[in-house]
Amino acid sequence: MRILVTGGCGFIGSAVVRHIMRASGHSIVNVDKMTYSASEDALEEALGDPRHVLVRADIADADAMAQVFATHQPDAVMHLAAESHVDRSIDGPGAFVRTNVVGTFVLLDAARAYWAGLPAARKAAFRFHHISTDEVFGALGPGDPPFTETTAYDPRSPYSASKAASDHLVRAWHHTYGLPTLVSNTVNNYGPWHFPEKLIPLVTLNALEGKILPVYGDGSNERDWLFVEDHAAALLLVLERGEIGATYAIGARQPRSNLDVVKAICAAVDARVPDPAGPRERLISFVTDRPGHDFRYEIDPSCAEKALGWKAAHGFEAGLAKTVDWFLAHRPWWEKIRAGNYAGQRLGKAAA
Ligand code: TDX
Repeated sequence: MRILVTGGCGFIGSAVVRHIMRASGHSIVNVDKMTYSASEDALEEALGDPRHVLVRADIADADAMAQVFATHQPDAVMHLAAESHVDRSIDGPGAFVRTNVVGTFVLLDAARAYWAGLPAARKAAFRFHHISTDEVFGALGPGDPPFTETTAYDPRSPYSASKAASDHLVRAWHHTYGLPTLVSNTVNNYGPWHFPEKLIPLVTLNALEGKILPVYGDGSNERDWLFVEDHAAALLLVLERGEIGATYAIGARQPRSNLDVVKAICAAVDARVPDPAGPRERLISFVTDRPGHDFRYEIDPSCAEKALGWKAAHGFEAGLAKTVDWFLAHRPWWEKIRAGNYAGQRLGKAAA
């Protein structure tokens, strides 16, 4: 297959690109706008591989998308391009509506026009796989059962509302126009190349640099943590084996409170780079909570595991160990980003 991957220089998108290059013979057209969180370095060996082409373009640009389909004639789309940071969506929701909602609409329409003109066999084999999040399902209380494929939508932040809207558009293009779509929703990912505005990379790097470790509220909020390479493997299986029109809820079975996550990061960093001043837990600082902070997300991945023959290979501690080792081995990458003032969105407010 020739797969059009959108957002292939982002955190999850680049893991998908690397996985496809290593685990399959497929080729990739990578469409990325190269916003603040994109990184060409994250493509690793794909950069010099003739099976991979990078096109710098905005998914909300209809002419550019029509051109991409016409030029590269993809067999499938994996749509990962999105604005993804909840705190940013609170401070500036416009970019989230533009990229996540309008961008998905423009991409769907370009895909539909292209797909409609394909010869019968290629038309039947075509797939549009939309990658989404568990945040569209809202927030769980402490004893609630985890989300599944059939949980009703209840998005609560500008970010999750924009992703929910994009999921609805994809399903509408299937039901109305017959576009062969697949949707997957997943839990919090973490791992190599994670942009250091998100909890795990931010806390890892702050711990290494002796800065405060900002925990929103009392740290009891819970997330389910999936190692990004396990997610990339699941996504390729969804594309190759997924049933048209179906949804796949992909989870790790690794729920942790934020405070437990931060403590685990402190222990992992202490074990590798002991701090003469004492254990890093002393740097934990409880800061003003995120407005509308969802208490808990967790997915029951039973259906997806069965359908795909897949299970998350990494438990949280094993995935975190690899992640901390990766950040230690890639200082130049994150030092450059951090020099650009990405030391944490709400850190300034907390310190003030
Ligand atoms: O400094 C911090 N302190 C803190 O306590 C940050 C950045 C976060 N948090 C908390 C907020 C969340 O409860 O940690 C948890 C994780 O926060 P994020 O890393 O910002 O992720 P989250 O808001 O859970 O959303 C993530 O998972 C679902 C991704 O950013 C989304 O794109 C994805 O859809």
